[in-house]
Amino acid sequence: MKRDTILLIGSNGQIGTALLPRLQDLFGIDHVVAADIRRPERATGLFELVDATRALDLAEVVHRHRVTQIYHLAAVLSARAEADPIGAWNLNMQTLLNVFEVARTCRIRKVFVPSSIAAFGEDAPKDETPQTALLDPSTVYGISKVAAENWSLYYHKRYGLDVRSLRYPGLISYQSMPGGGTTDYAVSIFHHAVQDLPFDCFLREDTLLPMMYMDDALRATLELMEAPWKRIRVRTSYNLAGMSFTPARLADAIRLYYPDFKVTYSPDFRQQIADSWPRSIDDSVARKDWGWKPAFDLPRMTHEMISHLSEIYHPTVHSL
Ligand code: AKB
Repeated sequence: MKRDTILLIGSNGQIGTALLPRLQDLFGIDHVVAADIRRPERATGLFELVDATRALDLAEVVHRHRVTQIYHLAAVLSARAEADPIGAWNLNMQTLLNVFEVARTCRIRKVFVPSSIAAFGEDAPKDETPQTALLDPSTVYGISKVAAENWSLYYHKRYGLDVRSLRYPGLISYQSMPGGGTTDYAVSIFHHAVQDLPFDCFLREDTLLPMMYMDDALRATLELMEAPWKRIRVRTSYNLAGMSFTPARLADAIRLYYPDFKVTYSPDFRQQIADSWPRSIDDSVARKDWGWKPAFDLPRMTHEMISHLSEIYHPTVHSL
């Protein structure tokens, strides 16, 4: 059987940075093309400088590398999008439609597009938000995610495109920093703790949000993409859950390693975004359809984050 060749758009981003080596392990280093609008500081394997808002450039790369699967991870996240709603909408939608059109016309076998808990809004149940809850987002990022989910279903029904998608919770990783999200505090807090710095949180201490360790998010993505076609019954986007916690609970978990860690709270405009999102997610449909099960809870994720970041910040004294 011919091996798949993957195009990973947004390879320098938070998910892309962590996903790239996994894809390279799975498909072989010469079968994964990383693509971004900036060159990475360190590149392993194939890299293309691509602006995915330019359809012809995208198509040229797909043709030249004989790409058969696309992971489209380029997007402006929730908080940054609020500073420039029209710019964020244009970028998020133009890149998505370019990917779908190139996938349709170049007979791409599978496409992955991420959605988010941001697709939900004020009127969805906040606790154990169900798969089919109302999608009435209050951010431009959320609106673009709901539109993307509907476009995914449209391309699937009309053209038979094998589009797969997950509604990611806030993602926590040590490999790179997120940029412009409302859940970013849950990554920054670890960098502060490990460097012995106090942390000022931009959300209130009792803000409960769905979160997930990057390892779980990567495994979910790859398991979804490898699942047989007939198991994928949701062609908009699957709910996905890992854990839920507040900034105060996260700070307590970190204090088991750094008892003197100081956290203050100065909620800003991101509080309103967080308040419009679910507190926890019901992912029973993903569990049933393709066997999803998370592996990381708050204590395990905290241990992993502190262990990896200690290696990065204090390579000579690391021991956990
Ligand atoms: C954000 O905070 O914007 C993202 C997300 C939940 O999609 N991390």
